[in-house]
Amino acid sequence: MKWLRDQSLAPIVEKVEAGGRLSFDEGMRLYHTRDLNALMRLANRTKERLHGDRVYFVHSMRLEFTNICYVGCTFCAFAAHKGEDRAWDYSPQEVVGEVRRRYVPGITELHMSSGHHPNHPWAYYPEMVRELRATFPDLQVKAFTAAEIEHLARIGKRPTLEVLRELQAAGLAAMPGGGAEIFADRVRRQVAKNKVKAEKWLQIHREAHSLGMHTNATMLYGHIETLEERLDHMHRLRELQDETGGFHAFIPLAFQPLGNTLAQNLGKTDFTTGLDDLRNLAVARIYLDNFPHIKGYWVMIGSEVTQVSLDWGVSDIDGTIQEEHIAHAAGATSPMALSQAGMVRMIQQAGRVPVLRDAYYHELEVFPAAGVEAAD
Ligand code: V47
Repeated sequence: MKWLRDQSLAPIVEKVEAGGRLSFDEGMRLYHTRDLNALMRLANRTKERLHGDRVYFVHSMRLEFTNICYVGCTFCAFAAHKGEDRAWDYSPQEVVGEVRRRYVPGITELHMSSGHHPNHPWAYYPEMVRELRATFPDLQVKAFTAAEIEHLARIGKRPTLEVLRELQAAGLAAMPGGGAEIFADRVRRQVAKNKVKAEKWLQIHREAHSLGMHTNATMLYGHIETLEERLDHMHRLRELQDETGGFHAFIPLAFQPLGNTLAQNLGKTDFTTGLDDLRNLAVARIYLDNFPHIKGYWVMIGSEVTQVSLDWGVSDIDGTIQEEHIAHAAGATSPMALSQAGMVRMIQQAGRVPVLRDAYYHELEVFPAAGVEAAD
């Protein structure tokens, strides 16, 4: 393989191209190689085998119904305590009002994840979903991370499976992938010690999948984790996906380093580098051979790197969003929202075919590749 600068990658390339599965050691070799060009090409070929030139995105709205949270994750700059000026907390009716205020025709996905509020009764949550579905029947509600579901189980004094069942009956369409952080105990104890444990996070997703609900998975990287711990995180997700097939997408979340105690304690105020973002996405695409989509999350890695990531295995670039507060509280410099036309352009300029999807990954519209006129 003449195109390989790092010839030690040859057996990996052969294996991947034959549809084989990488071992943990082979995954680590991908992380450590200096031959980034080879990594990019392999991730791109893997992505193209699945999706050709297609890149997916959704017309979406993001809403955090409260930032009040008692969990105290050290990477978080979003959480506030009750009574603080910057705290907010919407009732179900106020959530409906906020969605109405931000509504733009064509939006299909409402993605909500929020703080762990200490006092709302269990009934608050299904009521919110029901009110939203009744007022906006075309809006698909993707909400509540596995960490929030565990919190609701405690409040509602019922098993997590029952929480999921009742939320699904109220109209919940899918679950986002937040709260996963890094599964490895060593890191989790330092960044999210009061949050759902790794095994429970995985169990809640297993339960959601058993109800026919699709979910996503995230990984927070670029802080105190090692490369082995990143791959271990992916490995556990790959195993669960083998079991259930219920994940739609894997989304690496680049650590945003401002205004949180983790950054202050470590003095680590650097953002992740573009190359680390791209390398991470490429390894994910190749290692997570059973995930349909790897998402480049423009809010955290910026539109420019996201556009380049379409050559590094990325098949989905999330959505238009409208307003985002978790990453921006921690220093994200991306815009608060993108227009649908802007997302289409971003994909077309990268020589790809934009596909508008909904929260279920139904294809709603396929746009022409750049420079090609749409057929009637
Ligand atoms: O759960 C919090 C993370 C998540 C920071 O499922 C941080 O489609 C980086 O889960 N730096 C919320 N990350 C966002 C999220 C998400 C985003 C996009 C798509 C999907 C999906 C899910 O953000 C939290 C937490 O893991 N987070 N603080 C920070 N300083």
